[in-house]
Amino acid sequence: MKGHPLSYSSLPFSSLLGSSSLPGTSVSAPHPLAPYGWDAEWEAEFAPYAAQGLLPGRVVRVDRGQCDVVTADGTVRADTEFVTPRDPLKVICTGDWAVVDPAGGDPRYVRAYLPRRTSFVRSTSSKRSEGQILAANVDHSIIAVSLAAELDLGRIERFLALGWESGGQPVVVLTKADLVPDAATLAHLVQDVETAAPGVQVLTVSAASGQGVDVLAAVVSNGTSVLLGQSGAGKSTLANALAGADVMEVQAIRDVDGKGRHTTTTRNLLPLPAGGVLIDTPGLRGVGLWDAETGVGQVFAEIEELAEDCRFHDCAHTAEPGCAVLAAVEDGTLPERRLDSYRKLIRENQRIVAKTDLLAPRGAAARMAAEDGGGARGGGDQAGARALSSGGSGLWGAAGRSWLSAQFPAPLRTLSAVSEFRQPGRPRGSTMEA
Ligand SMILES: Nc1nc2c(ncn2[C@@H]2O[C@H](COP(=O)(O)OP(=O)(O)OP(=O)(O)O)[C@@H](O)[C@H]2O)c(=O)[nH]1
Ligand SMILES: [Mg+2]
Ligand SMILES: [Zn+2]
Repeated sequence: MKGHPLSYSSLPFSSLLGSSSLPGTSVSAPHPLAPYGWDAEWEAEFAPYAAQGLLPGRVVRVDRGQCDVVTADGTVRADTEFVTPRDPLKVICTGDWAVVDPAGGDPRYVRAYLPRRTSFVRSTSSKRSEGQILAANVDHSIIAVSLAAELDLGRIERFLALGWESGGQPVVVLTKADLVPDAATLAHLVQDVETAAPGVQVLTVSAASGQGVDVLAAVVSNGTSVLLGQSGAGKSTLANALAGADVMEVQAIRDVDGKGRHTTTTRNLLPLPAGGVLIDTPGLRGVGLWDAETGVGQVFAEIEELAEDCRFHDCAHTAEPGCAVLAAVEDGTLPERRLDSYRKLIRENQRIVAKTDLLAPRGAAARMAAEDGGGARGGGDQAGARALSSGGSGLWGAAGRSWLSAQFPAPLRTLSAVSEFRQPGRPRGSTMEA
């Protein structure tokens, strides 16, 4: 990352409270954080902190126990100690709206972050079945898939399930289209991906030739988008094309095996010149589902629709008489691969949900905080407690929440949430993904 195209170092904090908070003003200058997605709703949620003289800012990068937060006063380097609880889903993340100390303190701390509207979460590839948040407050999950390698539709479906579950709109971008010069071949590949992605836009782009970049630019010009995919897929190259500047480092893939070199090691948020905000992320080797039942259902929407015509309400579509899904496979309207993939992801999701439910006593604090806005930093101020909640959609399924409500009366839940946040020992170091 070579610095930000936009900087507000010359703007005083007072301008932040300016136009939109003054009653009766009709002509208003754009808010200095508007290019980063700041809106009236964020402003309203931030009001209790503004009253304490704290600054709002968007997290553009998190690394080594600190983060870069873009505020109306420019980019601030702040310590993340208070927003790095044990629960990895609640650790502050690129895309969060942070509550930062005013100038003067050394170090300056992030005191809290505003409740997330959406969050892209996967389970880590390790066996610990922990969730990991990859980006906060995203409107579009851009799944970047290289056309230079063989397409893995199952992998795309897995990304899409998490994309839907995040609460944003997923989009598939097939990169390096210049490497598939034959138009008919390209059309076939797109068609294959489209069958795996109902309700999802599938774009082909080439950063090398510029083909399709304008269409993607239009998609990302609204709200916040996160670029996700394997190392070497061309995410940073696209980020640079969209940003109109070489802000992200790019490296050739390895000759030996054609794999990427994990060039990007932190998640970086960039404001785009044509509007919109983009988060470039490190390449992912794998993405495990994370309580993504709804997301899986959306990826396989046509199967769920067919299932409504099965004779039995709880049909497993294996050998049941009157199964509409098997009939569709039989007559060729539903590819068998889709059904196999659907079953596989449903099973995987059930496994991860079962595992995390077993871990419930430890995970309970996380759930309750997500549920009732609990969680607090040491000082115990109420606004801080509220803001530490990360109750965005997609973190926990409805089943998890009702389990929790049944186990704990509300006051106890709040207490446990507080102790969860007081745990010492935060992970430090690079956020390079596995
Ligand atoms: N032919 C061709 N090569 C491309 C295109 N886009 C990217 N590349 C190449 O692909 C390689 C990897 O690109 P990156 O942008 O670094 O990939 P990345 O997805 O950011 O990789 P990580 O940061 O490791 O996750 C580089 O050599 C790029 O030049 C394209 O449109 N066409
Ligand atoms: Mg990169
Ligand atoms: Zn059936």
